[in-house]
Amino acid sequence: MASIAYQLLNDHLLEGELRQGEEIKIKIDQTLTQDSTGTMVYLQLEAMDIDTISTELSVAYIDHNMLQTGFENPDDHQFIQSAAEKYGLVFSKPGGGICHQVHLEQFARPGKTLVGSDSHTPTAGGIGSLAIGAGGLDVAVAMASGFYYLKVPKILNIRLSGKLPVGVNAKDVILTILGKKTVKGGTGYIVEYSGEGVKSLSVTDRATICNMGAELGATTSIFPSDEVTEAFMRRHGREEQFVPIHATDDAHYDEVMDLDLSTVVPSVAKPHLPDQYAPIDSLGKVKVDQVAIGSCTNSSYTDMMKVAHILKGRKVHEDVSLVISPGSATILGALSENGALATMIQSGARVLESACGPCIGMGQAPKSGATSLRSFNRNFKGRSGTKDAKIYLASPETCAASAIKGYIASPSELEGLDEIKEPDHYDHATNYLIYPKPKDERPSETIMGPNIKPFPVAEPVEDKISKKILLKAGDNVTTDDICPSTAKLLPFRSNIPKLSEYAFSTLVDDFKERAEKNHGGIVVGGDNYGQGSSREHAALLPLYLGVEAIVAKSFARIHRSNLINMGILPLVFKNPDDYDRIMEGDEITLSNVKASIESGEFIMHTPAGDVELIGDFSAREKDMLYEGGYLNYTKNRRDVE
Ligand code: MIC
Ligand code: SF4
Repeated sequence: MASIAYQLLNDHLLEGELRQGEEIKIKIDQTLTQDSTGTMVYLQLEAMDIDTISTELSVAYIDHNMLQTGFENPDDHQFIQSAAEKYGLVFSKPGGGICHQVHLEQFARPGKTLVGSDSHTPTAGGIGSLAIGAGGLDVAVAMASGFYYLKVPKILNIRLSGKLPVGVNAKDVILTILGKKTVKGGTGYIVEYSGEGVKSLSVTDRATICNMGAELGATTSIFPSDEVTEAFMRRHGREEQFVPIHATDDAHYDEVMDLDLSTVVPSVAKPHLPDQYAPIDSLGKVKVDQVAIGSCTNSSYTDMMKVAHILKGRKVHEDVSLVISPGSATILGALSENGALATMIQSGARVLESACGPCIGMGQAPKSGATSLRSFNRNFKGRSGTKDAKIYLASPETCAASAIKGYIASPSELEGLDEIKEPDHYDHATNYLIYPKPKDERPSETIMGPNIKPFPVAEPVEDKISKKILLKAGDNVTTDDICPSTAKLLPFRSNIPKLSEYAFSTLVDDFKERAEKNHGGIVVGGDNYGQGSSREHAALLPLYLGVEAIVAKSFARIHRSNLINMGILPLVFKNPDDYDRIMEGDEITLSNVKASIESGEFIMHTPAGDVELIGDFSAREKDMLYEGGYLNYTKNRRDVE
């Protein structure tokens, strides 16, 4: 009768009907935050005026803003730690590891719901958890109230058969899927995996595949919970938390795709999108300057050991800088005990701490015009910290082989490709975790350093909006375009005024000036506007700069919710060709906005004539827009008590 996704949605259903496209309210068992979005989450939680959380488990990780070149990042860490103490959260100290990897090892559970303020939260789908990435405010509400709203997605079933050849990684599987479906192919879907090929994939392989479901635009991805899951949980000392979960034979799927794992080959995503799939054989000799291995996609113990086997007794090419960041302190500890760390160091690799690091441009920016090959999940322009760098994505095995060869090389060009045997038991690095104190011993205040500034809150929507089109952008605008995040800017995630100077700066140099000169305005985009990160900063910066509506051909899921949460109208062209009639600099008017929100039909008066727009809002979303965003909505209803 039911897919895994629908079983879990049904088990957690609080309001609404499980009918595709309908908004439902579900119970949330767990939340996670990381530091780059977390400061805003805890500022919002503070604004909700609660004293304890409603989830079974909430964890606050520090893994993104790890460079401490000034007081800003450590101040943010301290604020988050103090919020964790005040509200009764588990706090994972800097050095403990990347949130998704640590969560998979120590906390994620089959059958549980998880909402996280990071778009790669679906990584936990690898263990059979229904794990969804969301904007910070949604996560704050989930913590405060224990619930989350979502539109019931369609289900895409990917049936796996066969087994991956040695030297081919789960990363090659998801790159293959991305090549076929593109970065917007998963929008509106949960991707559910099944078939006899599933049992040949470890939980961390499954997690790699679920992780990059975010790049498909999917709401989440999920695998069954089976004997492989049980063995994983036993190795992590959590076998009592195992529950089996399978789809029933007559499960309904909206779309089905078949993939034979034995046909998957070592591959890359070429610059600058994760769907730019190419088999390595088709590339010719692409010289690499930098190779980076790690990230929440590919930093498991097994991935690290595959890398160590390839590096053993070999030397990193003299023109290549190889950097490796193991995903968690638990893994780093295991690698140091079994000698793999020494192998990596002897090969000439630079070993970094367990954190996001170069994935988010937190150090290791490539040199000008460099080619950098990374085992990460995103290769958006500028994300590495170097605007003209060319980033390729590949598996850890391909990365290691390429670091030796000096060009993008298939792992089969080198020997050392063994199956990896996992330890029977992982020794968790629990000393990085701080567990909450009993309620009456918790502090009543958080600690805020001078970098933490108040965040903007929207006004109720105006009935007439007459504004200029400040920017007309193309397809697939990323949240890295709207709110760039490099080592220089990440320290200002809790300082919106400062961050707003860089709004849209990968696209234009003067967005803030344009917005100030025109007292706010409208932004126009193409398809899949706001893809990528869950950062609500990509809505907060436009809000702060007076942007009242974004008009696009289509929106990425999390960003669309973030815009509504911040009281900004996300409107879609009824006829996508009308995009061509709008020019940057046009003065436009939206009248009868309130009635249009109700009906879902908007008319935008433009110099080229009237353009029809659609705003397909749920009843709750309409109220949020009328009332000036989710925070006002929540406060108005005391919904969190
Ligand atoms: C990312 O991979 O883009 C990030 C950085 O982890 C973001 C979160 C953020 O912007 O802080 C994400 O994926 O949501
Ligand atoms: Fe961190 Fe990169 Fe994963 Fe985002 S994608 S959570 S920056 S490792």
